[in-house]
Amino acid sequence: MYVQMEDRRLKIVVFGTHGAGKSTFIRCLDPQSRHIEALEDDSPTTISMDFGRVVLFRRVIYLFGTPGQERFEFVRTILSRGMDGAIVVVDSTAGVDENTYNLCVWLKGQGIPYTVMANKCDCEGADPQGVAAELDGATVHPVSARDGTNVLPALETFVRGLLPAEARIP
Ligand SMILES: Nc1nc2c(ncn2[C@@H]2O[C@H](COP(=O)(O)OP(=O)(O)O)[C@@H](O)[C@H]2O)c(=O)[nH]1
Ligand SMILES: [Mg+2]
Repeated sequence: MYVQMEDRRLKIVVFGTHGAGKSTFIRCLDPQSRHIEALEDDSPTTISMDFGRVVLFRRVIYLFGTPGQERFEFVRTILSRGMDGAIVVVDSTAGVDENTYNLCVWLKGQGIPYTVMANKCDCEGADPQGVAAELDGATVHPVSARDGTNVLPALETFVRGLLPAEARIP
């Protein structure tokens, strides 16, 4: 049966605190990904957003990286519209902060499929098990977005779970 392209698209939104590694994660999956960094007038911090594309299981997966700072809630709300799933990137050397914890509770409450990437596992002091313990019940993948360890397998596992059984052909 012919399947329309629209049926093959998946929108995945990548959340996480500023510095957790969202942009690096998306760049690792799509070296051609786009990154927008806008400098604010009166502060050295930036608002950053990312856009990447990966093809998996004959689906085009669109990855939208959100700005991590708390005050950009409105941007996250806009980017979240119509998402099929969410990825939460956590710096596993730093642990789970309150906003990340609350985000996971919210995703669960909304019934949005999500998974957690315990990032920076190449670093000394990384504690992916600690991240999993703090986010009781979430699926947590230890990854290193910097060196690429486990990044693609983790995404594949997540995307496979979003698809109906007959679509899970590599
Ligand atoms: N050691 C290590 N550093 C990482 C990893 N992922 C990201 N970083 C670094 O962490 C910093 C923040 O990463 P970035 O992707 O900009 O975070 P974002 O604010 O969530 O988009 C950068 O200096 C990255 O090079 C990782 O897996 N391992
Ligand atoms: Mg970024």
